[in-house]
Amino acid sequence: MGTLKEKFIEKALPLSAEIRQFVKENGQVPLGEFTVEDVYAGQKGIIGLLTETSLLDANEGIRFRGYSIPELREKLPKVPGGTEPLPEGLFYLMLLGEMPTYDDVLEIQANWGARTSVPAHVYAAIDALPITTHPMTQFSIGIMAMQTDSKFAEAYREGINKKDYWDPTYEDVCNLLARIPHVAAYIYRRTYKNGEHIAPKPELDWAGNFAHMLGYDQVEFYKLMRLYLTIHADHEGGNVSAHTTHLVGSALSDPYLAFSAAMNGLAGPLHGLANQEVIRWIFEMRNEIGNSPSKEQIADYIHTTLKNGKVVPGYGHAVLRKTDPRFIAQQEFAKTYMPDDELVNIVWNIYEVAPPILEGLGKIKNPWPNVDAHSGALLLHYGLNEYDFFTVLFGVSRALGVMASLLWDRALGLPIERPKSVTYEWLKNTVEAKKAKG
Ligand code: CMX
Repeated sequence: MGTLKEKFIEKALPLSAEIRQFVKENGQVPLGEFTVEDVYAGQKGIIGLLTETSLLDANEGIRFRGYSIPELREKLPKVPGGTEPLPEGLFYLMLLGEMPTYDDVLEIQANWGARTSVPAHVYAAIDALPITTHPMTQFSIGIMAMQTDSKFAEAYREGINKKDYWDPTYEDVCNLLARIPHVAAYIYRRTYKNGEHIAPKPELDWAGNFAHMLGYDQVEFYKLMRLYLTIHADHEGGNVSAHTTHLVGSALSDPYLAFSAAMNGLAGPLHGLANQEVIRWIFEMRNEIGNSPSKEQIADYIHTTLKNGKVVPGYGHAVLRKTDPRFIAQQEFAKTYMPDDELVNIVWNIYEVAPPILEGLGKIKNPWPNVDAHSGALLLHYGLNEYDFFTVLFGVSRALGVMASLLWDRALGLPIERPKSVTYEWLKNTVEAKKAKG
């Protein structure tokens, strides 16, 4: 077998043909009936997207190509003597549906390692922004600035045949994945560390090098980054960042355009920004109550938050109906490395107190914590306390999943996305017509 690129297209070409035949033969099989309520419910539960990289079960959580989070932690390759999975290996798994060997991961590291040179104008574009610009805005703009280098945009302009779209997309995806940790680290050091940038260590793995460029060289922090960048990578196709990548990419916008758009969605407080909001909310609570709030005081603060018409960040989910296994994975990490950390213990106390209160409201479909409820406390333990930056870390990880998916979109030749919308008038007329028919 050849390189990852050759393996990908060897898999993708026959599958693309097989799927076309499947749809030809089964296209008319009904998948279910939807209701008027569904039109107002953000399309939840409506099957209308294809995403191969991961699949979510509401009660069990996410599986990446069939592997749960605990299985990923056990089975994905690790650095020699390491304890946490290497996210490059997860990219291989999501792309090919096969568990990589350590050599496969080394091949990706070498390939991405040769693609890390970020054009100087990207940093100039970021530097042109006020230092107070939110890191996610800087990140989105940095990704957009890299678009000048898009191989797909160039090939399209030169008239590439549609059957070859996947090829320059592959090049863009690898360049983007190789470069975003550098852009993210640049934003962090620029915004919070007086622009004192740290040269990469190419001999390190993708996550380890990212941790190093951020300025956190503790071995445990490397481990945390490997875990963090693995568990945030993908959550099937309908979440805002994954769906945005697919939607924007469906117009044949190149990977940079699609991923930058996705990051604008991730920057919303109901999606990825929740990880910063969790810490902001805990800090506000501590300011009001004191550094070590009791469970009763936490409960009171949750009631006040709800009374003020605000959400409790880190709790609830659009599709999950149990504690997020990504929360559990982080809790396990914390139990191993920082069981006595004060902030971590507040997070665990909130986990005890919040679900029954939220459930008591009678309207929340999932009172359990999601991935964002825990992540910030882990980062703070190692001194990364600039919580406005947290969503950028989420974004670096999310790139792995959504870029693997975008490659499949191109390889399968999926068409432009254009769901049907209706007006309220149309809904009323349709309901009346149905009632009149009895
Ligand atoms: N605190 C207070 N109210 C909440 C709530 C929370 N954590 N979660 C849901 N609700 C409310 C909703 O706002 C909604 O209220 P209204 O009927 O008054 O509008 C009601 O409960 C029903 O909502 P739902 O169907 O259970 O949840 P949705 O699918 O509409 O929303 C989500 C899902 C995640 C946006 C929501 O649970 C939320 O706002 N959580 C807090 C923000 C958060 O943690 N987001 C991160 C999600 C994970 C990620 O993408 O990173």
